[in-house]
Amino acid sequence: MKLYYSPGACSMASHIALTEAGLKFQTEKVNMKIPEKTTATGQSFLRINPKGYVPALETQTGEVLTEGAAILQYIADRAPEKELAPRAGTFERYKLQEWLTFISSEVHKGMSPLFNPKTPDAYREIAKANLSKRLDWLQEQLQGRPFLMGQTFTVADAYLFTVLGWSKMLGVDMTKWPGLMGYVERVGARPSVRETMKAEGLI
Ligand SMILES: N[C@@H](CCC(=O)N[C@@H](CS)C(=O)NCC(=O)O)C(=O)O
Repeated sequence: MKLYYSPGACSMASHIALTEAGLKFQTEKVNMKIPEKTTATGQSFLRINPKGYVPALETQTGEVLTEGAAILQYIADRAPEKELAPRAGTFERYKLQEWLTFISSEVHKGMSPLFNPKTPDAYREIAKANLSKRLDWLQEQLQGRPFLMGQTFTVADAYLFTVLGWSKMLGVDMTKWPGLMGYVERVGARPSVRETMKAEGLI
């Protein structure tokens, strides 16, 4: 399997999941700063994922899977004994999908306007206010539980950890959410997370 990634981007969640799963995999960095989006071996990333964004996972059979939420579940299902996702078809699996959808559409994409230097200040404030509401709710949900699904670390935690990690760069003051800061510290201390961050050159 090969993960196409950009350091610290949402693809890091898939990278953490692959490491947690203990699967054999390779990674290939994509240069997102140039319009051609060339990979480290000189391939055109647009030919791998015409949508032009990471993550993209090339499976063992050579098929390409895109969209983080799908990739994370694919990885979890390759190593069921690691319990990175509840078994498919169970209600708990839908709860995991509920989390993945929330993180993707409310938190990840809620942060997206803050990355764009062309976002007008007035809209930036609106985006920050919306994000604030989501973070308030998230903090409440994490009260008394170490991970999103309860006692067990899942791929949803790999995703939430990754996107919360962008807050400093985006000027979102996380001291308002001590519960979330504790969560980031807890997840960030996992050996798989440290190994992934080192591999991506972030620590
Ligand atoms: N819907 C996609 C969005 C992925 C995404 O936003 N990727 C960002 C990095 S976090 C990216 O590659 N952006 C570069 C671009 O769109 O040009 C998913 O959930 O996987």
